[in-house]
Amino acid sequence: MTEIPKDHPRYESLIAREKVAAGVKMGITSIQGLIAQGRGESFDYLIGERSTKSALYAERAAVAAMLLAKNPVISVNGNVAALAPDKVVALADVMGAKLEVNLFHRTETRVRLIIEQLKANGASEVLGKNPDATLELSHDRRLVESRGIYSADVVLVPLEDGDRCEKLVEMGKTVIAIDLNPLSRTSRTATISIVDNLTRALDNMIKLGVELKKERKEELVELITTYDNKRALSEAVSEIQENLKAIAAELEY
Ligand code: PTJ
Repeated sequence: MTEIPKDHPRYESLIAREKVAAGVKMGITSIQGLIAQGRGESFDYLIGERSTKSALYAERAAVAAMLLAKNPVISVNGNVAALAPDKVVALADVMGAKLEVNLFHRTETRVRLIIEQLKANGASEVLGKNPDATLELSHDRRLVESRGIYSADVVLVPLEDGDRCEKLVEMGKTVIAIDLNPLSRTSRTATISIVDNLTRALDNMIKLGVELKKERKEELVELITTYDNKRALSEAVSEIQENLKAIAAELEY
């Protein structure tokens, strides 16, 4: 990894980039994962590289849904394993959720390396190596485990492609997406769309998980029933507009 000085104004962003590049070198992340990261970075610029109000609103509802779930599962791909293996394991612990590796560019080697990476970060069990069920999809994301994603009632899908998200929703599951692009098919299809950077979203969700665990069940139900995903997405787009307007005003041309 290139050493990034801590006082560099773009420290966080450059570290994330280094992590994804290292993931590719280790064989964890697909080469296409670099493109996905670049796309995410540009949307993060647009939203102002912060967790917006609408993101926090979605994160609260997502945590409530995961806490109330019977079989919550967190789907892990090559970008997630490179960027935040420790955070994703911590979130699974707080939520009592299973972890399952599910890849678009699937190879058995990548699945094994990602499982090893999650275990090195404290996971006791990681599903995904022995898929015994299939989703109705024509690509490798169809390969799932029956006690994991297949039977899950709530699935967290960070950095997803729209196809599987749609299928999981069709199957009656609550699907929580983390995607910086509010216009993506995933964001528009998920039950709860978190428009935030993966690392910020996971930090917020871990904190909220600890907090909301102390709430009564009725409070959690209320957070879910009052949540409106169209409103969250519309606000996310407006937040981008406002951020751009503020920057234009600063430039004062
Ligand atoms: O590891 P694999 O084989 O399963 O492949 C994973 C990738 C991510 C390569 C694959 O799912 C893919 O191609 O995804 P897409 O279609 O590029 O979608 C990724 C979405 O995640 C895009 O909308 C990006 O804006 C968004 N994104 C990228 N980086 C981040 C992000 N969202 C939140 N945090 C990020 N760090």
